[in-house]
Amino acid sequence: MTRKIKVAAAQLGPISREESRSSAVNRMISLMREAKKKDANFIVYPELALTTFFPRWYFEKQSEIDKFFEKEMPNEATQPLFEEAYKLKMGFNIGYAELQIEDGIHHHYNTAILVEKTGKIVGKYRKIHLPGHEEFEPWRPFQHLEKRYFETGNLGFKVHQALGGKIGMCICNDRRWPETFRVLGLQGAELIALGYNTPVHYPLAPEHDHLQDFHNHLVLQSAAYQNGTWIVGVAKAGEEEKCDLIGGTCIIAPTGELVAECKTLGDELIVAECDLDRCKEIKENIFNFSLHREPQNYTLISAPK
Ligand code: CDT
Repeated sequence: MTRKIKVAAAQLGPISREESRSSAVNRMISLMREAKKKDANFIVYPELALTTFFPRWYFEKQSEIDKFFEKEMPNEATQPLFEEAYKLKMGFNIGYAELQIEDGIHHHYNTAILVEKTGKIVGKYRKIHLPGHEEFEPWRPFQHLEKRYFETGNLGFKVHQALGGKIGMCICNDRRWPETFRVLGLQGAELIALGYNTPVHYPLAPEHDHLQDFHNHLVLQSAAYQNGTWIVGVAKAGEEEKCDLIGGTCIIAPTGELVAECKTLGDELIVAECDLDRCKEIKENIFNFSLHREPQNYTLISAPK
């Protein structure tokens, strides 16, 4: 059986505050059709792909915040995406804001799902590393209120048996933490999908603004190599509501090599054939975990903070 997945990374350009979910879904369907023409069978979309990146605004009323969240998935707005995927036999990964009501308590997560070619949701991940701040900070040119609007994900970093391989997920800021990838790597992840919304401007250290694209690829390429896995990183890019977001959507081989990369800051598709058996080149050699890891010397890493 072939262990090759033809992967498409579907970068989205900006989504304005006024843009409807249906419009965003239509843009994603166009990219899915383009992916099918290129023989892809798995497509990855960005973090919070259905709306603008709303944590850049401070909202007082919970009802205003909840407008950006999905109570169920699929729902009326996203059903056409699921139907198209089913029709085209295309697996996909997409990020969205999830409102889960459990025992009358409202939980808000920054979520991604993995959908098989059958249209069935086979994996869910809720973002663990939530960046930004909790309160309104007037000195900032734009807010980054993920810590206010989302709870820390409660599903851990899991690997899912899907698309003929071991698939992991994480979201945006998670990629900056080597622990994210090592936990997935320890479960044998062969392909990790992640979406991101990364502003060019980092108000706490603006002297690093020119390094944003470099840091993006730096963490993804090193994580792919150190864990012997394919990584598909997908941006929401371009100027969104006066906030510039980096692009740099990419597909990275287990050797750490960038095999495909977007060149624009708009809706753009890239495709690469990912042979999952190539993970062995790394997993069975330089990073053969069972032979070479020294976990007894790493205990500090997993100690509570
Ligand atoms: N979406 C997200 O996690 N963005 C962060 C921005 C930097 S921290 C304010 C990131 O790590 O790319």
